Parts: sequence; structure tokens; C-alpha cells
Amino acid sequence: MEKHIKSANEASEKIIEWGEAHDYTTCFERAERLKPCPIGSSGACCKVCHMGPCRLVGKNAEEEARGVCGATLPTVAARNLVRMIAAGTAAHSDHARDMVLTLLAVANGEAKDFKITDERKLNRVAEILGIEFGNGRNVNDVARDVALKLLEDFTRQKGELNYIKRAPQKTQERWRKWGVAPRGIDREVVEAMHRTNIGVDHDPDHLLTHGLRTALADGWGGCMISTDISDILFGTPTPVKAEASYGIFKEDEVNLIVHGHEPSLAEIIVDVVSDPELIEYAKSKGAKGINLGGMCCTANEVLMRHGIPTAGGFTNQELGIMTGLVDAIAVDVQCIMPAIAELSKKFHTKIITTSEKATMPDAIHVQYDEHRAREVAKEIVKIAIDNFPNRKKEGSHITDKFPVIAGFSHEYIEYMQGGRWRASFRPLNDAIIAGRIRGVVGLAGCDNPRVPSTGLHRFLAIELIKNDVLIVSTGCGSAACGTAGYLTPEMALEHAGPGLREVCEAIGIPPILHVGACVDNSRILTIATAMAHEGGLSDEIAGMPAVGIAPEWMSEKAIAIGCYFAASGVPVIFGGESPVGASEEVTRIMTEVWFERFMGALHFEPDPEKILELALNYIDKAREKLKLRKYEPGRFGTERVLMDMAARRELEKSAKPT
Ligand code: BF8
Repeated sequence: MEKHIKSANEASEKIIEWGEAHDYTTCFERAERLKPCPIGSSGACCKVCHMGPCRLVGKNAEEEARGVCGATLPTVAARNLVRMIAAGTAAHSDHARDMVLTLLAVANGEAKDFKITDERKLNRVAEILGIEFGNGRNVNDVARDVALKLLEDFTRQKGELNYIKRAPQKTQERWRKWGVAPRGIDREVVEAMHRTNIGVDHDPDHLLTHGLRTALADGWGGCMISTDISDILFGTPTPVKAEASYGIFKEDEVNLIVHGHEPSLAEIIVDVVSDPELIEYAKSKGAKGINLGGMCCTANEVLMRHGIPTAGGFTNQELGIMTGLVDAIAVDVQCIMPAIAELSKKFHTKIITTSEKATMPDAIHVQYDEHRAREVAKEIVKIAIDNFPNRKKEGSHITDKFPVIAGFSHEYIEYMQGGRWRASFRPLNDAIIAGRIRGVVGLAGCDNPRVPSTGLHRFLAIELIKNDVLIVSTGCGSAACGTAGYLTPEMALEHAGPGLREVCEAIGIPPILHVGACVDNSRILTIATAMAHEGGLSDEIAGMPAVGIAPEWMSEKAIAIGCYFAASGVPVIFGGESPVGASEEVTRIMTEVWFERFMGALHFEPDPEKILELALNYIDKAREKLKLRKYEPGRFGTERVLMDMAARRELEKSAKPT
């Protein structure tokens, strides 16, 4: 019988096998054992009141099935999707709220361990918000005004979010025309929960329209605010070299992992681990030093800014513990499996929760507070050090690791196309217009144990770049590519189509640009906006030869992201079965109706080959509509010549000066 692959990552697969041989349970085994409920997973289960749960199934369910209250299948499916959007938006935006409050505390001199690191970015944001800056104005005063202005985005009852005006004019007009320009983040989330409550909004299109408004509050609100404030406080990323996979753990050093999403505490931990006193303390416990690594999106945050290595994405968290090498994992919020606390008891790993919003049984809680961040960070590092002597021999010690180049912020991508004085998106637009680059794909979202985890990301990454599609990646999409060794410029030489390769070689970039954590999908929105302003392509986000793909999504946050891209004018394709697949009407609205109104869509397609086909099809159709030159594979560059060692030596000889 053919062996069932659980992860496409060879190192993960080895740890899973080791775990199975030692009777350790992981999400992979649980995913096999717990089949999804076919009714709930397709959006046909309604449990918003206690007359149910009602299952809207059976022949002609779309037309005939009714809940006890009379709700139809399209109503129920639409409500389910809107609730997912609301939850995803709440998560990103609550993260954003904490970032704003930290900025405010810094501006007020109450968070002494943080400072304004990127004044240029602060000024840029101040300019967007219409806040006075420069001319000798105190930086903290500017920061305070920025924080207070952004706080309004959470509580505003009428009007529009501040950042709506950052979008291309035409995009804004579409939003206003269809009534989806968000007012305040909290209002949209609360209203989404209200409308989906028993007996309120029953028209699926009307419900889904509010879903889009909520999602836009996530993209152009929560996510964008998080990205901007993180850049202001901790620095706007520029390319850094790092490493990825389990081989980042060191046998002879204290291994501390930061895991979750919010970067504030992790930033201070990055600083604290090089404190000579703590290094001495680690040595006194028999370790050679302190090794900091990351997981999930907190990893992406500190990788983008400091080159801190990543152990990988969502499905790597239990496997990381099973290496037996992790002395402590400090978690903040989101995507933290409760399973890690129980699993850690079987190893020596300490799980440390740090957010007042997120605790778990069997973990140590060290309350993070931005007013005493360094003190908290030191306490966490000490817990890891104290635990080093408890390390046992047991574990699946894996040494695989891959180099990674990350740090492609909007600002850097602009800079790399012309330097400080001529920074622009012209070269990228020109490369797309000429057909050197066929289009752009945002490859994002989670990795998922229900498929050979990271495998769909890997397949699509290779196939897309082969087809001259430039990839911008975020979140666990980046982790999947990083732990496969795909985030290097060499990838262009080995796998990219000749046109894309030429562009990558000219600029010296990988064909897959790691633009950050999941909240940094907002960078893709601002990049698309800059491309629209640059001219020569579409004059709005809609109509660009660009597609979003989340092939292994699992989180509600991914749904919110997919929907804000769709409403911004980007066709989006998610892998797996549709969470609203039971309703043809809801599926039609998300694809056809949304495309008519916004030129974006949300598809669900489990077959990776079909995802690829659909994405290329959207890109080619957009090119055609923009009257760009038809993409012809191999038109640019020279075909790749694979050289053997002898040929390489010859080339080196001829390149040497005589
Ligand atoms: O926010 S990609 S598994 S870690 S939800 Fe979570 Fe999904 Fe990873 Fe980052 Ni995004």
C-alpha cells in the first residue's frame, strides 16, 4: 500500500514518523481521525439559536430546506461566512488596537523600552492622515496624533476609515457605489454579529455585502494599521538573510521560540537575548548561548526585521516540540494550538502564555505589559535558560535548514526599482506590460494538516514562477516556501521562467518575495495601489493581472483576508472544499456577483492543478482586457542552460582577467 504523506516537508515527515513510533499525537493524526462534519463544513448547519442546530440538507436543499425559523440554505450559508469574516477581522484588528495603544504609550513616555524607530514612516503615515509633521515638530507629538487618529478607526460610527483614501480613486468609488466603504472597525464587526443573529438579516446578497464591508475594515483598517505601526516602532523591513526549518535549533544553546502574531514582546526578546548578563547566566547552566527562533507570524515579524530564524508555520508547532530541543515557547495570540501545552508535558519544553487574552491550562503565564516590556522579556528568557538543564536526550533531532532572504516591504520594493531618489514601480509595471512578468500572485495563508502540509504552497510556488508569475508571499505561505528553500535568488535561476528570471537577476531578488506576516497582506494592497498610480496597467486595483491564492487556508482570518482582496478587486482562490459549498446561490454571489461589482471573487478549489489553471486564466484575461501584449512563454531571456562542473570551470576561466 502506498504510504500516505502527511507533510510535504521532509523534515516534518521524519518527525511525524518518529512521533508515531513513540505514540505522540499531533494535528496530523487528529486530522486523519476526525473527519470534518459534511454538513457544517459546507455551510449548511445553522447554530445561531437554540431551536437548532438545524441541518439544511436533502434533495433540493437550496430551494426547499428550511430551519425551524424558516431560514433558507443561502441565508444560513451567507450568515456562516459573514461570521467567519467578523471573527477574522476581530483578530487582526484587536492586534492592531494593541499596536495603536503601544504607540500611544511610547508617545506619552509610558513605554520606555520602545521608541520610534522609523521616523520617515511615521511622517509618511502622518501625511496620509493629514497630521502636521517635520518643521521641528516633536516626534512624540506626531506619534501621539497618529495614534489618536488611528484609534478613531475603531470607534467611528459614521463616515469612513482613514485609510480608505489610500486606495486608488476608482477603487474607492466602487466601494461607495456598492455601500461597502467601512465606517469603524468595531462597528462593522458588531454589526456583522447583529445581522447574523436569529431573525435579523436574511437576504444572502445583503448579508454578504456587509461581510465585504467588514472584511475591508480588516484589510484597510486592522491589517494596515498593524503593519504601519509595527514599521514605525520596530523599523520598516529591508532584505535580511535568515534560516528556516527545525535545523535552526541548537543542541548546545538555550532554544527559545516566539510564536503567535503580535511583535511587541518578541521585539524586546530579540534585544534581551544578547544581554551579556543573560548570556553569562545561560553559560552558568551549561549552555553556550541563547538561540532565539520563531514560529508562525511572530516569526515572520522578527524575521523580516532582524533575520531571526523561523522553525516554520502552523503545522510545525507540535513537531518543533518533538525535536526535544526547544526549552521554551513564548506565545502571544492566534494560531497557537492548545495541543502544545499537553504535548510539552511529555518533553521538557515550557509553554509560556503572555497575553491577558490568551491563557491555557498546563502553561506558565507571564503577563506581558508594554509598560514593563524588558522586565517581562527577561523573565521569559530566564525561564528558558533555567529549563536548559532539564533537556533530555529524547526527541527527533533534525538538522535540516535552508537559507532565506526576506524583508520585502512596500518601501523596499519601491526602493529596489530605482534607488532612494528614483524609487518607483515603473520597472515592475513595464516588465508586466512587456510580458516578461506575466502577472503577480499573492501566495498566502496557512499550512494545513488536512492536505500534505505545505505541499500545495510548494507546488504552486514552483509552477507559478515557471510561468513567469512574480510571487509575493506572507504568513505561513512564506514559511512553507522558506522551509522548502524557495526564498532565495537562486530559485530564479533554477525554476523561474526566462522573463521573470531576467527581472530577478537584474534586480538581484528572489522570484518569491517574502513581504511579511499575515497582517502584512496590507503591504500587497498598497503595492497594488502604487502599481495603479504608476500607470500603464489598470488605474485601480481591479483589473490588474494579479490573483490571491491561499491553498491550505484554515483560519477565519484567512477568510477575512480573502474577502478584503476580493472587495478590493483581486480574484482570490482558496484551496480545499468551500465552507459555503452547500449553497449555489452564495457561491454564485462570491464569484459572479462580486466580479461584476468589484472585479474580485472568492473561489474554493481543492485541486491544485485547477487552482493554477484558474489563476493563470484570470491573469491572462486581465492582460487581454488591458490590451497588453499576449504573454508568450520563453519570449524573453534565454532558455536556461544547466551547466555541469566542467562547463562552470570553463566559464570561470574565461571570466578571469588575463
Ligand atoms: O496569521 S497563515 S496559520 S500563523 S492564520 Fe495562522 Fe494561517 Fe499561519 Fe499567521 Ni495567518
